[in-house]
Amino acid sequence: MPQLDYGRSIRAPLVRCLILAMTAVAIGPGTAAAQAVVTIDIVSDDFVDPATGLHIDPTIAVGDTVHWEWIGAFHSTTAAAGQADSWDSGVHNPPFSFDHTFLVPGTFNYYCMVHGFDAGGGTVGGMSGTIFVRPVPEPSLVLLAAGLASAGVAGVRRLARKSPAGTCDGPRVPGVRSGGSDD
Ligand SMILES: [Cu+2]
Repeated sequence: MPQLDYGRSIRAPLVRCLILAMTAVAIGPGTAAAQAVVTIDIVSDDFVDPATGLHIDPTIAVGDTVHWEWIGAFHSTTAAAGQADSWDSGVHNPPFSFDHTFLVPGTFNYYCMVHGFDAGGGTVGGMSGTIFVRPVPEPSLVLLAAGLASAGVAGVRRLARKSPAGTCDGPRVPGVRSGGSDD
């Protein structure tokens, strides 16, 4: 009497659906990282994370935006002179906010014109902070996505050959027969 492999007949279509879904994610829109907005609260003499109230020097990606929100009065966010990026909000009181989108990778120091100072050569003192901007390796991301996609398609082809049973409602990959054939 032949043994029925229930494990495979149940699992294989599920695995196939998962791979199809992952492939769709890998090759779908939004391959490059979405632009993020990081908020920094400007409080009494410090630049802080709104969630923790503690000083924050965030690391962001090129294309991301830092949003400074004035909680305390008489502050500015002002980039140190001599860096590859530059911004200056001027001195303001709440309610006020200032956004800067970072398009250049690098390490950028900034200070408050009232409670900090530009110490020269891109350095700062007093009430100050740092934004770390890492480059977005677009070509590598695209190559990675392409690699994942082809690996996914190969896996789907293998699975399709091994287990004809089962279908799924996930996205179809062009050229891959996903429903119950014996190719
Ligand atoms: Cu200040």
